[in-house]
Amino acid sequence: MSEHKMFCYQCQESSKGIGCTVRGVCGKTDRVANLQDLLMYTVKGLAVLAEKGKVLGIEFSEYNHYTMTSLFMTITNANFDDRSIIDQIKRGLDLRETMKKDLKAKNVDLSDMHDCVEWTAESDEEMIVKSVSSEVGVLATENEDIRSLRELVMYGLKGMAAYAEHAYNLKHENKEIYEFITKALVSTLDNTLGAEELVALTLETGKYGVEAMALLDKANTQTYGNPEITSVNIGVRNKPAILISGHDLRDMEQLLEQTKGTGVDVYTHGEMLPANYYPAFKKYDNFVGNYGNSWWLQKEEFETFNGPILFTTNCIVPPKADHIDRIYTTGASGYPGCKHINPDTEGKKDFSKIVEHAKRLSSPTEIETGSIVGGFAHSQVFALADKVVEAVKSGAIKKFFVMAGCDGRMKSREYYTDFAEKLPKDTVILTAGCAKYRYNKLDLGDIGGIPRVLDAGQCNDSYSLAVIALKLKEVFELNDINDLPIAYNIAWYEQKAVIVLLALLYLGVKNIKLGPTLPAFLSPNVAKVLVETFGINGITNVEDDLTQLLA
Ligand code: FSO
Ligand code: SF4
Repeated sequence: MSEHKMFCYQCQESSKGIGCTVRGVCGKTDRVANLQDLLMYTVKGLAVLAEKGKVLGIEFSEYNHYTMTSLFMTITNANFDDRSIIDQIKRGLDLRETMKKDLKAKNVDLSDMHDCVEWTAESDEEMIVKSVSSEVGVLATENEDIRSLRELVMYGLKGMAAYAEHAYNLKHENKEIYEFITKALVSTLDNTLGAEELVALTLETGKYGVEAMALLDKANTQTYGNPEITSVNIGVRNKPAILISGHDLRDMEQLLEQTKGTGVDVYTHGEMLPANYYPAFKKYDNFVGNYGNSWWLQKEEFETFNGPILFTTNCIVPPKADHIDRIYTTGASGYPGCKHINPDTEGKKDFSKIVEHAKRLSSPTEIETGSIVGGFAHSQVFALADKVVEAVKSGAIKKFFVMAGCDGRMKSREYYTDFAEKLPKDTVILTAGCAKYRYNKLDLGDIGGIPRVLDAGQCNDSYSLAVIALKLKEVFELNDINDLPIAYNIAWYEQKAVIVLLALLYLGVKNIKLGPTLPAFLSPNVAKVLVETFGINGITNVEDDLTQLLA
């Protein structure tokens, strides 16, 4: 693999804005990065076989779920555990053999296949050797524009798979999403596809991104009710407790069920904060509220939390040695040295060890007091529609600013706090994702009872923001979504933000500001296409951006 030990440029923090080549800024080792590349290579091989099966009407029952989980495992900050990635590749190779057998039984010709369908490894060592070979990994595609577009699609698929996996855990599936993922994976191997076809595939990825977010929205709201406007406690109580982080609501439900009546409290962290907005979770007396802030502050906050922490997904920061024994992972997440909890065949997870662990530890140390308000997902905003429309018509609200997306540790992200503070008082921020932690504790006031920061929920709830925009377009009888008084200033970090961005482009949203930096994986030519076709542009400074977006 050339002169690099690894090559990864999938997130906003990629080294020097080019790519991580020795160790990830996220903490990922070169071994894990290379194995994750090999996992993607393996998944592409399975997709080739699945496409062949589709023509003959053969469905491979395990394939779809295996693919979702594998894509999810390679998202930034989700899984740092080389053992679990090796095991996942092995499962893929076994599955591949079964698929081949089924195809051969139908006389399908499997000669002259791509290496990703053929390679094998007899041992972990052979697998590690394969993971660094030149045909595996991002740099295997030599043309930088084709590489850029293929990876843009791959990162969109990773985000889409994460959302589809959460929906799957709630027994909601959409076959069309699976079929698209297969088609797109195979397309990233197709050397006959040029830039034009890959740009079209990128937009199609956005289309299925909308589908995946709609599916998850349906899964979450049908299972747990529509989010409600909620005042969330950010203080603590005097009882031992478990902190739950990540995005998976099924894990949230199971943890609340299993802690009920045990004397152990539950607090959300980071992206799990919106769980507080769902009616189904409000009935648990031991569900106290949210502890702490954005994901990248976890080292300090886990220290003062004192109890065990359960990661259901990303974002994991490599833990300190003195609290690693308190960290548990489940689902696609993993970290070497942390205990991982697997589901049974019904998807049930046994969290009793975490509950017992919590009982032996002290209650959380208070780091904040008071509350924050959220729960402005689409149904709640529709309930307030008359008030919102009236405020726009009367001029009380001049403009909405969609500031959804992710947070990150870079100092340049102070821009978003500054931007929120300097917005005129007749504007409202619509947010979702962990980007909100840059301004959700500021006192920005309200407009006639409508808070100036409306939090729809997790990053996937950006879907809610799109639904709200489409509804406003209908109410104001506009032909173009871009004629609404809405400006987009999105912060991105990892691949779920990539699928949110592609979904917005598919919905026709133009002139999105994207920061704090444009993705390293966009080649100059691909960036030019995005600028010229969609008006995507990077942030500059708060004053100039405000002037531009308020114009
Ligand atoms: Fe954030 Fe992490 Fe939700 Fe991401 S906690 S950065 S886009 O995983 O998924 O917003
Ligand atoms: Fe670097 Fe981001 Fe890749 Fe981690 S995920 S190795 S920080 S580009």
